[in-house]
Amino acid sequence: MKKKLLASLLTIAMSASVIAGCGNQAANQATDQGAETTTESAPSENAEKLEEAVETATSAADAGLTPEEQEAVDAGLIQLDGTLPIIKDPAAFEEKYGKISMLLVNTADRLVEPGELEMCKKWFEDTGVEFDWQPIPGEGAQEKINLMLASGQDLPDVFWNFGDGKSGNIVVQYADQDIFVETEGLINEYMPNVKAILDEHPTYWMEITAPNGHTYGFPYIEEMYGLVLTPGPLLINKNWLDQVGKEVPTTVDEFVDCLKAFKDAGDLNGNGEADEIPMASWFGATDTFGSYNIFYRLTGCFGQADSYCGGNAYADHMRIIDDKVVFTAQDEAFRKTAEFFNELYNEGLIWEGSFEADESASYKQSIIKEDVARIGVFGTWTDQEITNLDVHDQYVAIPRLTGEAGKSGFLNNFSQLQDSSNTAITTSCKFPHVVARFVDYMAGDPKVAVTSNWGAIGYNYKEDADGVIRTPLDADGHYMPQQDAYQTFGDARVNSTPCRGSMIILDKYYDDYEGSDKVGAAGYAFDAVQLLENQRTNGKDEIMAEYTAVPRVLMTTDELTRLAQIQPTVSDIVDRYINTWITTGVTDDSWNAYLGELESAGVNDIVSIYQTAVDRSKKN
Ligand SMILES: [Ca+2]
Repeated sequence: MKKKLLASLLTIAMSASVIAGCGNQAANQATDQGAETTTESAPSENAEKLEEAVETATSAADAGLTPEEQEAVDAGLIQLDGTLPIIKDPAAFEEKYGKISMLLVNTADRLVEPGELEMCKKWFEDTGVEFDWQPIPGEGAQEKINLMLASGQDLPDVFWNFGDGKSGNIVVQYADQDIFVETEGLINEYMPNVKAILDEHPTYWMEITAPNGHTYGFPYIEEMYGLVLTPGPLLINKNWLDQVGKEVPTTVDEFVDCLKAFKDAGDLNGNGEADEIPMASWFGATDTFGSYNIFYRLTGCFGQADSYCGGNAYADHMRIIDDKVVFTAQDEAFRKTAEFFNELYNEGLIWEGSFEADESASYKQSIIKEDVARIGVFGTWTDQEITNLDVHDQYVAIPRLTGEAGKSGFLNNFSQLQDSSNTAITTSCKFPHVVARFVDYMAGDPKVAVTSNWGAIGYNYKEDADGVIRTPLDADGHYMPQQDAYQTFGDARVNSTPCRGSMIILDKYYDDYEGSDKVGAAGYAFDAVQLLENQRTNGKDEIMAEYTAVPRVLMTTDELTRLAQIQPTVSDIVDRYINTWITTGVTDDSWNAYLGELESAGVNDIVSIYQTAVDRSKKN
């Protein structure tokens, strides 16, 4: 019964009709390259029984309290029956047991000691739980954590996080070493709020269940109306359009007309220099949500929409078409798109820096941060990456462009469940049930969840007369700082909450949600309102209905090992040929050489691995 339910929900997920998503400044910094190879020797039959594993996870019972927990319950120091506070007598608890230690991968922007953060104070007030925070710098965190786990010494009681997007890989890698506590029993018996959310979304259960059938830590879910399921917007400078007397383009031909007009118009930004760039791209882009590479946005106009996102890079250039995994970059549409971009290049419409593979050399690091507008057309994740407000306000989203054989845009092979195993409890923790209750507390109240994730009331939120918490904005819709020390949403966020442990935000928490189960606790995240609107102008809703993403199914260790061997090479081949074609043109010989190189590199194996994994997840 449960298996059938799962299978049907998987089918729904694969049709990409679910509203899903998450994403924010922290997510934007994610550099996860998808699942990584692990050295763990999980038997392949485990992975072949993924659904059984999920079923086991969803029904597994908890192993019971630790001796210390039983003692503390008996002494009246803690209560684990779901009532607050969890720790009834924090002073006596600390005197007897010390604080629960919590490793935090910290951000350099956080100036406040973690324990002094406003949300930590709020959590303590509500739950009596006060952690011994052990922050480590984000830079070098992976190495440090790996050393710590490999030695098994000086482990914290809990890892709040592991650095962006890596939690699932890490806990799976150490799954057979008795380092992390299995959590499915805790979820089932001590976390009614988290359990209810997971049970309502069985794909979430699937995404947090390791190949061995257990879950570790707790998920980070940030639904935002599917924000991360399509790239950030393709933008055009409306001020420049007005100057050259053009409308916002709706077709590829009009798009090219605008670029040419930008090139011919002279000093559009009025700084007396010939520094205008009609269009900038980052052709070797590895960004999390597929926002910076204009080539892949446009292949749909020539007959085959693509998909790429650094957040799930092993699935790059793949889509599900008629229930089959298809490698899009072998399609003739890519050749036509390359010929199109070569024409643009020959006309001098593409910024020369677009071909640098290194992110630090990309326009996103430099020319969209200048105090004058420099580029006519570019893609970005959030519009807030344009730091000068006057420059920012000149750009509008381009509607989905119609080309000779289809439309622009693509669906990311991503999920709204961004991290499967944050707040991971280690086997050295004496109070796993306290941690479980604490995570369940954060997930139980929408306002607590929202402020835990995005920042405290008095920092990033203010409660309005209707009891809805919103980010205060000025008349122009710009962020209004509530604390002199923190002038941006991001700074106020990281200096009022540790964020990005195991928080769960659902679409129905937003006051403009249209479902019948609307909670309406908070305004939609301030910094994503414009992003979502721009994405919708780019055709987000149509794209989500039209295309099917490759689902983030769990892979066996063998499959992951093979993907790690071949997939990066295949992606490099695609990027390398595209660079060459744009700058020097496409010939029959180079196209055939490209197809040959892809085959030699193992592209058919990638397709077959994904097809096998997708079929396995779909079968009853
Ligand atoms: Ca100029």
